[in-house]
Amino acid sequence: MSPTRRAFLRAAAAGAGALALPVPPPRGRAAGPPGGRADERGTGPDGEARDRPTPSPSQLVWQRDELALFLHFGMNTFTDREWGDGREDPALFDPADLDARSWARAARSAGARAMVLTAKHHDGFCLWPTATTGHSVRASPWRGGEGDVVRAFTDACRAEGLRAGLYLSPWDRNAPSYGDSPRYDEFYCAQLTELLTRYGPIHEVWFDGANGEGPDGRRQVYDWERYWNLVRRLQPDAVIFSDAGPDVRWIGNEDGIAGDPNWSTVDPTVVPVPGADGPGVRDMLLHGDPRGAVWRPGEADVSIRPGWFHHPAEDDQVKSVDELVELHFSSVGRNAKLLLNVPPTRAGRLHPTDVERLRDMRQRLDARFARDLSDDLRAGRSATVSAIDLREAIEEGQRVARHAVHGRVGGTWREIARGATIGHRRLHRIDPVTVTGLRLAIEASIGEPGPVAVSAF
Ligand code: FUL
Repeated sequence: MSPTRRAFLRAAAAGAGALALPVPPPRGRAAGPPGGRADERGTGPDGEARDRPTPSPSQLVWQRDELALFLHFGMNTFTDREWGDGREDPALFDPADLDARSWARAARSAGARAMVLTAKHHDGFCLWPTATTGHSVRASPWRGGEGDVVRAFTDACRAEGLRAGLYLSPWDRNAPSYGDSPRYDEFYCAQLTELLTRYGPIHEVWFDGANGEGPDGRRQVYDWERYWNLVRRLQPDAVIFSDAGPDVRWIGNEDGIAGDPNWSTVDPTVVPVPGADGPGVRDMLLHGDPRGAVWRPGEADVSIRPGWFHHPAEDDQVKSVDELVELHFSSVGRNAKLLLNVPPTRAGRLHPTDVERLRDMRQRLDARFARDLSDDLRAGRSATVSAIDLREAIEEGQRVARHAVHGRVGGTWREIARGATIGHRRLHRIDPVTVTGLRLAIEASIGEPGPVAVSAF
């Protein structure tokens, strides 16, 4: 849907029936969602939110992409495991027909605008010819030890107009220095430096929260601040993902389901580091915090298959088109970004079933959102509506805490949808109803709500 087809409905919006009067919060206090925190941080005396966090340009780009593909590929692909132990023989890595361009084409057919590749998973095997360890593609028979999966991946992204992201597992079960914290930090930063200086612009750097044992059960204490500062210095436009952001937060589950409500603001003290545990962590990841001091939108990751890596035994357990469409509503439709994992096979290709599902999912979504019926309503016609699409102008922040959509049915206004937050996008599926007008009521907000785009399908 192009932005020009959206109706930005403000108090003064014109049009037959397609009128929305955002209801301002009661004067004297900022109305929060039910259960919202009572402190008044960030609000002025008239209840207007002041200095509310807003997204950076990179966070905006990231969120507007809506869908990215996640590619779990590496040693586990060849050992048929989910977590390697770091003792795998590099000789096992030998994709017969690796074609990163075909991954990128599949991503495009799904409507994804970015891809994120596991440059190194917990087993420590590096998909690029790193100087930091011998445990890499260089020691494999693949392309005579001359291959570079990260290069093939970033080249393919660029060729197909996709943004490239990289996952570099902090937990490394192969590195001898793991658990000797400063020494491993050094090693890890050297790996990050290679990845962030050799392959052009990297749009997202993905820090996994899994933090297991090292040799002899040693625990690593990661210097997150150092890692993040390094990313900032080498790739200032990249967004940094982890449980604790700082730019993009994990949504708190691996099912592709965002919380409801879902605020893009968080209280950063609740989840200070990846893997943090404690009261409120899960809620903060899932829901954010209406009064949070930091803009850190949620990313919902999920695999198209039971596992993250490709296992031939799961070839008949690929999510159906219905399930994928459902995921779109539970993530993108709730103000999150969807990171959908589609793992390459041992050949280095995506499985045909997965490719077909991706394409069919996009076709289904395109058909579902083909025609914005709010245009008809504004022109005085009636329309049968089964989905409502709401969007806040998030470049100005996120404000709406509770809303209702009313439709004019046979001359009387009737509530047809209700929800909490909106953010970048809030999708409602409703029983089909024929209306001659639509109205959005903003019942609670943090400060004065900005414009909300209302579309109907
Ligand atoms: C988890 C990892 O342990 C899984 O293997 C996978 O990479 C998933 C996305 O994150 O923490």
